[in-house]
Amino acid sequence: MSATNDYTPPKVWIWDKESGGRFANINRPIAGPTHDKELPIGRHPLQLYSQGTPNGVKVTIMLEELLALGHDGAEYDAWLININDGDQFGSGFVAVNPNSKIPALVDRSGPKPIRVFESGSILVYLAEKFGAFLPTETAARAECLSWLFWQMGSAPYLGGGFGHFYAYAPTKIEYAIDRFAMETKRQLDVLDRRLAESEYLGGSEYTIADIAVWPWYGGLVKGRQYDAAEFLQVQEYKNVLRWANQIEERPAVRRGRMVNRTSGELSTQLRERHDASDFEMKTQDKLAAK
Ligand SMILES: N[C@@H](CCC(=O)N[C@@H](CS)C(=O)NCC(=O)O)C(=O)O
Repeated sequence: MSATNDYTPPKVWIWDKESGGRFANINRPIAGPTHDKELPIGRHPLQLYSQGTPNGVKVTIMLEELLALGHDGAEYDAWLININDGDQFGSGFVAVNPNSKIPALVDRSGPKPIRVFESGSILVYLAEKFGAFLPTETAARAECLSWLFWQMGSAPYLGGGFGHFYAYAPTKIEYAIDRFAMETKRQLDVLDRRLAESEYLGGSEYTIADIAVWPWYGGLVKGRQYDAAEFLQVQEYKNVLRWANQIEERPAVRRGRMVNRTSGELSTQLRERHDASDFEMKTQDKLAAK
């Protein structure tokens, strides 16, 4: 291993605005809003403020799955919060999520609006509200929640660790890439062993654990994350691939992936979703483009 860094930390860390690399324009060491901006409110009971990243997609998949099961109360407006433009620091968004990260949800179906932030908390909130995708039997519920919280603790090593240093950091630091590639492969092996013995993460049923883990680790083994499929030899994780393909085929997953999406082919981007028919319009766009 080569020593590539002769940096010695000073006694007190000082914020250098230029040092943030690709995310310098949005990253800062203080919380709170940077500007006044109210959030829009649509006509449905649930208002989602998000972007189609792996964390955002968890919630749109869940909402589309609930609607597919016939839960009309899960009708939602999905508003785009463009995190590259700093929309997450608007006063209205910060009032819904003091942590300034998408996704954030407001449930307006009751007498007082209820705010919910953190994707795991949103998934549990919706699962409990509609009685779906979270088993009620004690052992099955514990297994589902264990994998759900595994995702919350593990994905930051994949995204903030491996993805950041492999794909985004302005210099390639061997130590950091080695450390996080090792951890990412270990996590993929954890999933692969679980999915060798079980159809879904929680057991024989598809649950919010799969909905949370799939956008990150399913995306990784399908080669969609950080252009790292070859580097990480993702084809080795055969059970993860089997599970990823199975989930990808679900119609609600296909719809959920399109919502608040700002990259990829234009016909796959439904930047805002206010009605189930919005997807049909996109399908027509796709046919027209052929
Ligand atoms: N633990 C959070 C993570 C949310 C998160 O990191 N969101 C990212 C997008 S994927 C974000 O909003 N980043 C904007 C920023 O950091 O300023 C969750 O699961 O909801």
